[in-house]
Amino acid sequence: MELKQKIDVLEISELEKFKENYFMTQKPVVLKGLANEKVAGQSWNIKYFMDKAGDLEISVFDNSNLKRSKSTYTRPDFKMNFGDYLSIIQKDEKTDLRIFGMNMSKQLPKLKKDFPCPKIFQGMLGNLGLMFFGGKNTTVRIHYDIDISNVLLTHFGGKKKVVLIAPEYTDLLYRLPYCTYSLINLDDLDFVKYPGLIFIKAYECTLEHGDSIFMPSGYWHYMTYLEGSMSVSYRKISPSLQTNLKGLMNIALRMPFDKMMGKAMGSKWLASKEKIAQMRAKRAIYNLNFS
Ligand SMILES: O=C(O)CCC(=O)C(=O)O
Repeated sequence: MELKQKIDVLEISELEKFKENYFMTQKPVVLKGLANEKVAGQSWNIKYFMDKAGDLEISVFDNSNLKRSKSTYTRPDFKMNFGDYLSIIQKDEKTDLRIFGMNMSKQLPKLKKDFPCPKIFQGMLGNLGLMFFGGKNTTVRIHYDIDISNVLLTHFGGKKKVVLIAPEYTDLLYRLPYCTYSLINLDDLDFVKYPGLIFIKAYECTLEHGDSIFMPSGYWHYMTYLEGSMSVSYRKISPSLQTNLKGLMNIALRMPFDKMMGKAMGSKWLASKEKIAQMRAKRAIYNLNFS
């Protein structure tokens, strides 16, 4: 895997290039300091959330739960006080605890106006602001979003490393059928078990406070919080009708089917999906070598 594909960076003065050169062509880009002039850009950090919302009860995901890393299990692990969670990620210590997809309108309605959906990303899904939190070295397993929408992710309060991989590499990434996860652990690449990885070209970049990244529809993403910090995502439906239909099918059919089969067959279901992922990767490698 080649991790060093350079991702384009647009300054605020160049935003008029976003729609034509990046959104319409579905090319990732970093929008440097997009949030810096907003209230969030000027005030969001861990202490701000402690002061404004420390009393909330929030749902937490725990990466050390093996059920999570070895399956497509997607529910939070437990609930806790938001202030206590923020105290954990404020420390300069590794943590596996993260908040994933907190709905701002429901849980932090007063803070949503600190960073409304940026103009360049407004549209049908523009009101859905989701928040993500993590501490030092918290990772978010590689996946793409189930609805296959476009995502604008803006980061605050520290640094976050982002790896992006184009949808054309899905088979070579050993995607598990019926879901949007892969067999690959990006921190421990095994090229013997997963030789398809050799062919993948990935983008890697580090977001700083106030930076946004555009992740086009279906792009795989893997995140590492380098410090205790937080992100907001806004979504925009794809310019392609076919992609939108695929997203709808994922939500309405594939995910419920996968969950049902997982419940009925347990580890046998996962094993059969792993076999299919291996088979599809082999076929993709063959096609690359011989066509
Ligand atoms: O940054 C995070 O914690 C996760 C973001 C993410 O995976 C997403 O927006 O789909």
